[in-house]
Amino acid sequence: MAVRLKEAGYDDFVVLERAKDVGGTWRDNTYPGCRCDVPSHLYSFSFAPNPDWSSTFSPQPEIEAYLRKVTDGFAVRPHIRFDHAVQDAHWEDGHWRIHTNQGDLTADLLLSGMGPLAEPSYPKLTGIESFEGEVFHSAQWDHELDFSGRKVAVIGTGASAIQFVPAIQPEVEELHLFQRTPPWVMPRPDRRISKAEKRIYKAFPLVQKAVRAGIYWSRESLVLGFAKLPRIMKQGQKIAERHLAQQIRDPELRAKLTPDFTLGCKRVLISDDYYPAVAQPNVDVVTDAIHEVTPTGIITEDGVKHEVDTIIYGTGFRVTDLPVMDMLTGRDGLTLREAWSDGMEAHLGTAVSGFPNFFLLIGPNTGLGHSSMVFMIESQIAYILDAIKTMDAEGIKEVEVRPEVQREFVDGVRSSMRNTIWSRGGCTSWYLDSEGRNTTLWPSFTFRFRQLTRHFDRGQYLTR
Ligand code: N01
Repeated sequence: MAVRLKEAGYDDFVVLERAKDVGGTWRDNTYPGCRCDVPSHLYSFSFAPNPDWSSTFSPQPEIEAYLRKVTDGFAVRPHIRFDHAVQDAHWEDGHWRIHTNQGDLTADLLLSGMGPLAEPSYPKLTGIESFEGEVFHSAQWDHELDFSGRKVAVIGTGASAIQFVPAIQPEVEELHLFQRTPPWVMPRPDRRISKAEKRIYKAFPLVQKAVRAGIYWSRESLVLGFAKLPRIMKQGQKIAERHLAQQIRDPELRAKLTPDFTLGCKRVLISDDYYPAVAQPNVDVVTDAIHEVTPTGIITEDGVKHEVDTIIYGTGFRVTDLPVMDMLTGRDGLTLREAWSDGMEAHLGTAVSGFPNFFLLIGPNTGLGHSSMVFMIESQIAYILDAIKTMDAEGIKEVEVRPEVQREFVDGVRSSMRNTIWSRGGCTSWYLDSEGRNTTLWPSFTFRFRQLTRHFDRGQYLTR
């Protein structure tokens, strides 16, 4: 957003960042084995192609370095105020009054780039405060810890856990993997990108563009299975079933690891080393629910005590209960939490009725299970920029999406959602809120979202 604002000639903006550097999720998630599960040539900005990606699915340090490079290459760092945590912001007299831990600001427009996968989710485990060992979340990895000789409990088997479990399994003495729901795991078609390929990408950027387009369209075809004809997911599921059968020979363990929902209902995971790691003799897959934590271990509902000295939460993030909901107050004293009492919603996942001059990046129903979030983010950036340009060109001071426009959009999203694998696949997931509404994912093709966000339609907004 900052790069695009600058390019469009806007200079009077600041980016408030609570951390000490850029990178977001790719700065915070430093657990061993962390890498992207979307191909890097697509998981990068269209305006900053990187011919140097080392492999199809790049590791976290490379993505973080890329984000730093983009920040410096486009000279937006001077706009960023690091160590500035927003505490609250409210709309008052035609402005946003923003309160941070380092003082107050006033702004004409407020854009939120507070990602939905930013606040770690900690399960409420009885007795956890009495635990005498080490405890941390995958997004707050303890790099000081020496795993050798350790008896480790890992709670959760989502996208993060399946990446760090194979990385730590050879080091630890025992690994107790507390699995509530087994995920579907597909093979990971990763490979190193050769020097020759990199040279070609550098010399002929159009080739890299073509590769990116190829990845985009092959991913886009998956929308048919996820959102349009969910029954075809059963075909894809056969690949995952074969992967499991090939990698896990022990029928008892295979049964434990076999999901009971249709592929795609939860995020599809890719890994070639997760199952082999889980099959090692120092790993115990625990499927009984956790009853309580004691000073030296975890007792499951079947009464078994698992002695451990380290607990790692691979329990994901607070996606549908975002802290930003309590931070923002729009017109008439309405907080975002109040506005979203029937679930998170925004017109085009970007503008919220009752919140003038406020736009969200990765707002409600803009997430993806099949492709690159960067594509969605860039669509929203274009839309917001067009809104700002329209306001400037027409001398508009305030824009606020009309409630009926938002209603129509959200009704459309909810109706499209009914036939998707996320609603029909027989699972619960972080895509759904506490009432079972899917307020996180975009239920259609991403090019459709791009079309809808191409232009800011001022007729859809109340203007002053
Ligand atoms: O979190 P998750 P994550 N007791 O929410 C379990 C992105 N990501 O950090 O399935 C016991 O997926 C929970 O069990 P269940 C990606 O979008 C991307 O792994 O709810 N278990 C589940 O197994 C991803 O989807 C990359 O029954 C409990 C796990 O914890 C998102 O981040 C890499 C529990 C949580 O899984 C989140 O992934 C990594 C409890 N009380 C992450 N509470 C890329 O490569 C939760 N669980 C791009």
